[in-house]
Amino acid sequence: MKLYHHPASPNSRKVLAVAKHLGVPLDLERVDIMKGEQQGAAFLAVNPNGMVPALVDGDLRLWESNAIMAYVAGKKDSALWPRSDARYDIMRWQSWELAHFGPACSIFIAENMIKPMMGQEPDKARLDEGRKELARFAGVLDAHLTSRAYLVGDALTLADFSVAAVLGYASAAKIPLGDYASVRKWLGRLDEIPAWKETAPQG
Ligand SMILES: N[C@@H](CCC(=O)N[C@@H](CS)C(=O)NCC(=O)O)C(=O)O
Repeated sequence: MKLYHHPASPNSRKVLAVAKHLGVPLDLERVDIMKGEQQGAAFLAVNPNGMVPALVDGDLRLWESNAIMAYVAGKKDSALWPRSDARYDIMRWQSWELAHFGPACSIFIAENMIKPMMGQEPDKARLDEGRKELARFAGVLDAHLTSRAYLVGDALTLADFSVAAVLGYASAAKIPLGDYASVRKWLGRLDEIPAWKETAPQG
């Protein structure tokens, strides 16, 4: 199984962490998204969206991180991707992450990390919008985690890696998590998992 990835990519991290946690071997191919390699013809043949991660296994070409995580996790029997109705709850959190939580956090990454790297000033109006969106969705996450150690059931699942990935940049992107004690505690708990810690984003 070949995984096209980049070490600074939170979506690549989701897959790398699952494979490491379960001991599923991956043949890693780095796509330098900082240099535009994702737009090269060779990579576009794998993922026409020009984004990492992407996976090739025999005739299968798979893109979208959450689908790839499930495919990799499906190679083993594990609580990460249980063969039970808990899967739908995991998919709920993964959908919520892609549709709501990730985009809210990404505003801080774009304004506080990427723009300064390109010598540009953050847009204050966008950051205000980010704070509003974050308050709306981080509140839901925090309330859910108040009485639980993990997002689904009582064990680590794909849902935790999916939702936490974008928060790998919480401190560098100044994502304001100060009001969300349960979220911060949960992130601390995930950081104790070797596969998660060892796949932390590298620029
Ligand atoms: N929804 C996609 C998003 C993938 C994505 O945003 N990938 C980023 C890195 S985390 C990327 O390849 N960016 C390069 C680009 O957009 O040109 C997924 O979950 O796999």
